[in-house]
Amino acid sequence: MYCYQCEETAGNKGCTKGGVCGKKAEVAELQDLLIFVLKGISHRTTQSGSNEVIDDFIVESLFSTITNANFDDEYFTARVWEALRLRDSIPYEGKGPEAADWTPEDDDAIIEKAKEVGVMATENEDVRSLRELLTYGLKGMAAYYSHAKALGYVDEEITTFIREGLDSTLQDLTVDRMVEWNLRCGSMGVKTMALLDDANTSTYGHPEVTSVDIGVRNRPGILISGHDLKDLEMLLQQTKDKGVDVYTHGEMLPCNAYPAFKGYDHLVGNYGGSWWHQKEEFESFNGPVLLTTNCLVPPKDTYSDRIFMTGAVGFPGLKRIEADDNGHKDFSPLIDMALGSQPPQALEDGKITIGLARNVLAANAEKLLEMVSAGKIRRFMVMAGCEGRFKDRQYYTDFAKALPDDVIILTAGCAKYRYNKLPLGDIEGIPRVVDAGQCNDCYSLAATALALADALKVGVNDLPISYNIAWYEQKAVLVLLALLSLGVKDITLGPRLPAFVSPAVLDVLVKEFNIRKNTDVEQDMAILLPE
Ligand code: SF4
Ligand code: SF3
Repeated sequence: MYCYQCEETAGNKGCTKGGVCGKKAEVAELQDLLIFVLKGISHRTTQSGSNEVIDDFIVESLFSTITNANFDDEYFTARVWEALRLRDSIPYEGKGPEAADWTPEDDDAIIEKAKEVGVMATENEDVRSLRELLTYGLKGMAAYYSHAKALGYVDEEITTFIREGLDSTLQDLTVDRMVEWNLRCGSMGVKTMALLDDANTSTYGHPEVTSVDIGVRNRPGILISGHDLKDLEMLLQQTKDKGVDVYTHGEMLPCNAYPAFKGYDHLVGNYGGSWWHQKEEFESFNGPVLLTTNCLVPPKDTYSDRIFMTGAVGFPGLKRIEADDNGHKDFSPLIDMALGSQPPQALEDGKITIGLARNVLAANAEKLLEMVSAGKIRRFMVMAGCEGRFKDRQYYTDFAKALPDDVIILTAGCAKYRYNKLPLGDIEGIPRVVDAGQCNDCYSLAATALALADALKVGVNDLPISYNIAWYEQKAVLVLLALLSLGVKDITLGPRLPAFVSPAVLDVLVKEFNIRKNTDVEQDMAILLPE
């Protein structure tokens, strides 16, 4: 195996003997093979067109390969066979790239091939770098698209782009063309995030400023983690009046701010922190846990029987809730288990303020601009992105603490857990941590920045906004490409730069966009907070 798609990759080079995330070599290789066949499918559709079944299959397959989503070798073996069947159902003439017509005889042939088609199969490191950058961006796009589709929001332009993008990685393109594909991926990423934003806000209302309880109550609970709002909706409907409370975990925290979910009294708050704390937090929660998407940490035996997976999530031996043909999921096994469970053990108490997404920010735009002109707000610091388990992420807590009182943090994604419980206060009622939601809601921040630039008639880089972004998995890759496609420059990225970005590709990113790696708080503060 060779996997370097996430920020925690071994030695900041690549995981070769199993993943730091817990992904086994066999699973990593099967994921590579699945991507290989998806490229073959995509190539064939450039001749014969696609359909909803093919597009859905590609989207869900890409989603299942993002970091910490699916660790199940049987899932991926079955998925590869299904991919081959679908591919071969697409009429195709001529001799194309191997991915378009390679055919195995049995599972052994699949396992053999899976070892050959990984990222290192592309020898030139710059070509490899640009192909993988695009592939990871497309994985992020697939994740966002899948959530939008779950709510009935679709756009053929996006699925066509995903297929064409995958096919482009089979072609011998110039570096310029590959860079162009990546920037186009960013633009389509903006479109995909806008679609998801529309899906979420049209279905559940615009998030409202909300104070969320982080303590516990005395009834048994169900904990829901991941990013899927539709799953939460179904869970809340089915648990109503059942004597069970529902708590959000990790990236589900922002759901507490949607009007449609606030209507459920038994959605009682958020339990715990970001994804990598789950070994302790799932243990002490005592009740069943529903994992709707990434990030799953391979569970400990002491609580694995309480974990239920759904959607793209997979792990051998865990219980799974499948949707029926109408998309309905029956969560009664969780409810039954919860009724026999102890209430959650308290981890902390207090409240955190969330729900400052684009609608709230738009309503306060005039006030914010006035506060900027009056010098009450010196600058906005975008600290959105992902959380991670390595100690050096303490940097983000230290950076947030060191920011002067007249700087507002704009955040989205689980990166916020490094500072969202600090007593950072507010500036005339505007919380100093403006939490726009999940990583899926980064669109809120981009849309707000564009609206402010428009109102002030300045370029997006002339706004009093600096970017100190933390990344981990492939949705963050798409968000980064999206920001670049919007022309945002001077982004500070950390804690490490992606291992899949080769020195020459980094050079392009530095020259064109002035991307830089974070260093230490003092030095970065001087750069990001100009006098
Ligand atoms: Fe390693 Fe990250 Fe790949 Fe897991 S997802 S195998 S940690 S690079
Ligand atoms: Fe987090 Fe996994 Fe990326 Fe959604 S839950 S931001 S890492």
